[in-house]
Amino acid sequence: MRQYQNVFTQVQIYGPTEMGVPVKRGQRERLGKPILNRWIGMIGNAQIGPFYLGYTGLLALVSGFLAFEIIGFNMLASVNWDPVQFVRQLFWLALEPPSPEYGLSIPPMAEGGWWLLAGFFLTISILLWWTRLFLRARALGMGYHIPWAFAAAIWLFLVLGFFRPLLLGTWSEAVPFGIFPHLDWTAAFSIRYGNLFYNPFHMLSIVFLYGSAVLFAMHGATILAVGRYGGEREIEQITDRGTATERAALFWRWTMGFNATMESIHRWAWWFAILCPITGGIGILLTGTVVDNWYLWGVKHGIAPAYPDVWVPTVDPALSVGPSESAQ
Ligand code: 07D
Ligand code: 07D
Repeated sequence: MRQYQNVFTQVQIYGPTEMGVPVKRGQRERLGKPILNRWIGMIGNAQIGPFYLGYTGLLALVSGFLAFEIIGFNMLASVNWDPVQFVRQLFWLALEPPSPEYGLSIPPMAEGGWWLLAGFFLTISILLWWTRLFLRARALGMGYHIPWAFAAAIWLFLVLGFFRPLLLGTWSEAVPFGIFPHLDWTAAFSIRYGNLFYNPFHMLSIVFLYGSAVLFAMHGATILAVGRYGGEREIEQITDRGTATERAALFWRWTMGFNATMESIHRWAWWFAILCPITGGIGILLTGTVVDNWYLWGVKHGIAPAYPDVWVPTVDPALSVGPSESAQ
């Protein structure tokens, strides 16, 4: 019974480390002599390494590092190179995109040029990392589900910082770098475009976000619950048929009337996860390009109640004359 006495994960096995399948000719060797670590073994496989670096991996790390350094040094400069203030204010510091008058042109370095350069290196880094995932999946003869899932996240990232600013003709629409500044941007974006809650694609994105959490909880719980029968093993390894997988399936059929299969549950998970940023990206791309005010859009389509007319009918605040202009 010893193998079932698990606190975190399976009983750890110590033996010779595993190097993995041989690499094909023309590919780089994997780096590092593998080691076994007991603590890492608590949350996953105890073996660390070897690691395949490769050109795309190396270049992704270099350009990611450049982006990180540009952001960090600009933040440090913004507190007059004072390391104490840098640490104290780190979460509030920002590297902001250029202001609207620069449009899509290249601004002076201190007025958004550094932001553009950091964004460039970050994008290169992310795209190279995507290529790395693709090449490693191919090398192992796998499907491309992992790189395509990452591509879904990259779609939202590119919409936020590249496609939408391009369509609107200004980098100023893009997201600043910074922990709290990017939250301020998110809140301001929602207010500027009339409350993102009324954007149906934001609604869909939330459905898939929450749905992913529910599915993950159900799937994780189900497999752990039949771990005592070896349910986490691959189906061919379950020696005593009719116990783990079948029991898990029956549980859901009895409680919900419907059960996923061992394969389909992973399709559910994959689709929910990727649809979160795919629908989100569509929603962001439509904002300010096709729809200027989601609340008024909601009123027009009967999903939001109109505020009662007090003096004048509701107009899009973005189209009305602001206080400073009306005073002139
Ligand atoms: C747990 C996997 C590990 C990844 C981690 C993130 C960095 C950034 C950079 C100091 C789940 C690593 C973070 C490398 C450091 C500098 C310059 C993934 C896990 C731990 N956000 N966001 C966070 C990013 C946007 C929003 C946290 C990135 C949009 C809200 C972290 C992007 C909008 C909240 C972060 C991005 C938005 C956050 C935790 C890119 C709308 C939070 C993330 C590239 C989608 C939460 C202080 C996490 C928080 C948070 C990173 C984009 C909204 C710093 C890299 C513009 C409302 N975001 N975010 O765990 O605590 O993800 O913020 O697009 O409440 Mg964000
Ligand atoms: C950001 C994809 C890009 C990330 C990549 C990763 C690195 C780090 C380093 C590991 C996350 C790159 C990684 C560089 C590597 C290391 C160390 C995915 C990203 C490529 N909202 N909202 C969403 C909710 C409100 C707003 C999505 C809830 C308000 C804006 C999600 C609520 C306002 C945007 C969601 C709520 C507002 C969003 C994000 C509740 C603010 C977006 C999905 C309960 C006041 C984004 C269509 C995602 C979007 C988005 C949830 C409220 C604004 C479902 C639950 C009304 C501007 N919101 N939101 O996967 O797509 O992000 O909108 O109130 O842009 Mg929202």
